[in-house]
Amino acid sequence: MTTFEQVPVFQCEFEDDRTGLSKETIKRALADNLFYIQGKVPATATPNDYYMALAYTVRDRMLQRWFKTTEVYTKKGVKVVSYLSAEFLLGPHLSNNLINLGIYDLVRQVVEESGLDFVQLREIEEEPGLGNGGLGRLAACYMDSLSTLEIPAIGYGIRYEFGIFDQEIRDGWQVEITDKWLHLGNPWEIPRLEETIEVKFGGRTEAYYDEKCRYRVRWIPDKVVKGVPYDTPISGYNVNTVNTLRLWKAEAPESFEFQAFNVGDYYGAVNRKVVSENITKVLYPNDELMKGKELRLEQQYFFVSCSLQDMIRLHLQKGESLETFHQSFAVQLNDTHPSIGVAELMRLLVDEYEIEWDQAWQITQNTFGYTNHTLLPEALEKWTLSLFKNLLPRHLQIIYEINQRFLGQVRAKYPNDSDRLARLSLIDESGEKYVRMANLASVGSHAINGVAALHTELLKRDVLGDFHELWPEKFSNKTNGVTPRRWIVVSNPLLANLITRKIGVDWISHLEDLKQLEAFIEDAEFRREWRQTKQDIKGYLATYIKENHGIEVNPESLFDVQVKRLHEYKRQHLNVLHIITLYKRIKDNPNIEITPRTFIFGGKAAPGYFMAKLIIKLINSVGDVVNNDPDVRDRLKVVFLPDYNVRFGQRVYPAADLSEQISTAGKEASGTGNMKFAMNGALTIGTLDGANIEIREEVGEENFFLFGLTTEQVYELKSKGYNPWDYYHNNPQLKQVIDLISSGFFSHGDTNLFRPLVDSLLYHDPYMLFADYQSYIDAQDQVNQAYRDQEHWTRMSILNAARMGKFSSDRAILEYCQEIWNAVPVKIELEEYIQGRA
Ligand code: GL2
Repeated sequence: MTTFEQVPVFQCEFEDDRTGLSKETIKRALADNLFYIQGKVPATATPNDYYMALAYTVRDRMLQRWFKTTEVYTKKGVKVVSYLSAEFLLGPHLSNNLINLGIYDLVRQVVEESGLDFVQLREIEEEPGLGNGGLGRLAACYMDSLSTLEIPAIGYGIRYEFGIFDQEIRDGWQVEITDKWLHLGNPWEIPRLEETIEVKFGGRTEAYYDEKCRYRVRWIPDKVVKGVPYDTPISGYNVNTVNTLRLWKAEAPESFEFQAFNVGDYYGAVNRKVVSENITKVLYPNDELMKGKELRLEQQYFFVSCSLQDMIRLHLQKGESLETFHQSFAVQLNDTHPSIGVAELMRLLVDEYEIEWDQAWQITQNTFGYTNHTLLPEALEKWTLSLFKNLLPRHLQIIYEINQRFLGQVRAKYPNDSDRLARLSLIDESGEKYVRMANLASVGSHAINGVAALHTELLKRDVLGDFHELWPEKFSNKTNGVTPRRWIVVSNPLLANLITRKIGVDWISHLEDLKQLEAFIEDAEFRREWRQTKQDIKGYLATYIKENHGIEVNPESLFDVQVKRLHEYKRQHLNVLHIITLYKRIKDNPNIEITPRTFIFGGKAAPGYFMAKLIIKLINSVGDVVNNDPDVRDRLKVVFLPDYNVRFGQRVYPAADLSEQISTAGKEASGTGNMKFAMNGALTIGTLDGANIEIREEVGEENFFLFGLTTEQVYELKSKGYNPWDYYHNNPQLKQVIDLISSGFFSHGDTNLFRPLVDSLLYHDPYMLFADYQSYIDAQDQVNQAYRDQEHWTRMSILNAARMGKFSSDRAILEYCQEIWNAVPVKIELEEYIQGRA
C-alpha cells in the first residue's frame, strides 16, 4: 500500500499543477483538465467541458487536505461524528468550495483572463437536489459547520440517481419533470469501488446453537445488494479540514447471479439486477408525509446498513475492539428515517460479532442520538408488521426483544398502567399492527432533541411525552442554524463585502460578531449603503424575473417573499388572502394610497398532494388577474417562480424586504428559511411558531411583525370547538375575499376549480387561517406603514442582520458536539511543501 508520504506529488518542490495557486498554474491546470480529463481542446469544448475542467481544478486543490483529513481520522482516539441522513440538499458546490478555500476571486480572475465567462460556467453546475426541503438542507449546513469547526465527521446518505423533481408551471399548475442531475457527470464525487458493502434483504431466520452451546440466530436472506460508496469532499471555511460525505449507490452483485445465468434464467437475473438497482433510483418527493412504501424502507435499511458496516470496518481497522465502538463514533439519526440503525447495530453486534445482548445494547444506546424534526402526526414513520417481516425478518425479532425488555422496565416503574405501556410500546397495536420508528429511535438513543425551543417543549409534552416522563435527562433542545458561508458570503457578496468593510472578516466564522454592526446604526452613510445594497440586489432579481419569466416588477416596491415547500400548515393561501384583500381595496377605491408590493412565491408540492397543488394554481390565477388589471397600475405584482431550489434560494433571500413565516402556531418545528432571510436584512412577518419565537427574541419585538394565535390559543380554540363560519360571517372583509374566489373571479367563471380549497376552509380550516386572518391583515398594514419610512426600515433591517449570530449552524453544531456527541476539534496540519491557501 502506498502511504501518504510516498505519494510523489507531496515531495514536489516546484508548484504542482494540481495544488498550485499562482494564476499561471491555475490557468495551466484548467487547460490540462480540459484535455486530459474531458478529452477536449478549445476548438471542440462545450461550456460544460469548461465547467468540468474548472470543477476538477478546484477539486484537485482540495484533495490533499481531504486525504490528510481522512488519514488523521483513522488514528486511535479520534472520535468521529457520523451524521445519518436520508437527505442532503447540498446545492451547487463550485462557489462554496471556492469561498471555503479562499480562492474565489483568484479563480474568477483566471477564468475571465482565459476568455471564459465565469458566471456562465458557474451556472452550468447541476445542483444535487438530494433532499426535499428544510431537513435535507439542514444536513448540508451541518456538514459545512462540522468541517469549518474542524470536527471529525462523516455524512452518510443515499446517492439518488434522481433527486427532487424539477418543477414547471403549465397553465398555472405544477408539472413534475425528472431531475437528471448526473446526466453530464459529477466532478465532485469519487466512487470507492473497493469499499463496497453487501446488504441483505428478505428471507427467513434460523435458530442454532454455536460451538459454545449458546443460542444464536442466523439470517438467511433471499436477496443481497451491493452498496457502492461515492465520496464527496466537504470543505471547511478557512481551515484545512475536508470531511467526507459518503453516499451509497445500490448495485446488484454479479456473482450472486451466476447461478441464474447457468440455468438459463437470463431475464430473471437481469430483472433482479434492475430491482436491486432501483433501491437508490429516486428520492421520495414527500416532505413531512409518511407513505408506507416498501421501497422506502428498503432505501432506509440499505443506506443505514452500509453506513454502520462501514463504521465498524473503520473502527476495527484502528485496532480497537467493538466494545469501544461508541468512543469512535457518535451517530446522529436525522429524524426517524435512519432509525432502523438501532436494530441493525444490535444485529451486527449480537449476530455477526457475537457480543452479549446487554453489552451490545449499552454500546448501541451510547452510540445513537435522535433528532426529531416534526410534530405533524402524518409524518411519524410506522411500518406494518407484515411489510417489516418480509423485508427484515431478523430486525423484527430484534425489535420484539428490545421491546420486551423495555416494557419490562416500564412495568416495573409504572405497575398496572396498561395505557402507558401501549403508548410506549415499539409496536402500535391499536388497530393494524405497526412498528413505531420514533419509539425505536427514542429507546435506542442516549439523547433526543428537538430543533427549536417551542418544538422541544411540545415534543416533551405531546409526541414523546411518555418518553420524557421516563427519561427527562435524555431530552434537550438544539435550535437549528444555517451556514453563513453559503447563505451570506456565497449568495450575497455585495452585503458580505459591506459588512466586511465595516467589521472585518471574522464574522464569517463567528457570526455573533455581526453585533458590531449595531455601532453603525446612527451612521447615515452606512444606512445609505445598506439600503443601496438591498436595492441593487432587488434590481438583479427584477432583471432575472423579467428575462426568465417575462414579468416586469418594480425594484422599488416592497419585495414580500414566501419560498418553502407548499403545505397547508405553512399557509401560502393565507398570504393569497392578503393579496386579494389589497386587490379588493384597490378595486373599491382605485386611487387608494397603497405601498407598492411584489409578492414572490416559490416552492414545490408533493406530486400526490392535491390541495398543495391547488394552492399553486390559486397563486398563479390570482397573479394573472392582479398583474393584468389596469386599475392596479402595477402597484401589486404576484409572481410564482418555478423550480425553487438551493440555487434559487441564493438569489431570492438576499433580495427580500419581507419574509413570510406564517405557519399555524405549533406546526413548524423550526424553519430555517426564516433565518436565511433575516441574516440578509429582511424583516419577518410571522407567528409565534418554531424558531420565529427565538428570532423575535434576538432581533427585538419592535423589529418583527407578529400576528396570530399562540400554540396555547390554537389548542384552546380547537378544544372549545372551532367554527370557521363564525369568522366568515363576522368579518365582511374576509367574506368578500372568500366569495370572490368562490364566484369564479380568478378562474374564468369556473366556480368549481377552487371549491375544494374554499370548502376545506369553510368547513374545517384545520390550520385556522380564518382565525388568524384579521390579525395577519393588521400586521401587514403595519408593514406597509413601516416601509414608507425608509430610514426606519433600514435601521430595522440592519438590526435584524446584526442580531442573527445565534442562528449560525456553527453555534448549533458546537452545542451538539458539547452536549450530545462529546466530539472535539482536530486540527489538520499540512506539510510545508504542500501549497498553503491563497
Ligand atoms: C422539517 C421541519 O418542518 C422544519 O421546520 C425544520 O426547520 C426542518 C429542519 O429541522 O425539518 N421537518 C421535516 O420533516 N422537514 C422539514 O423541513 N422536511
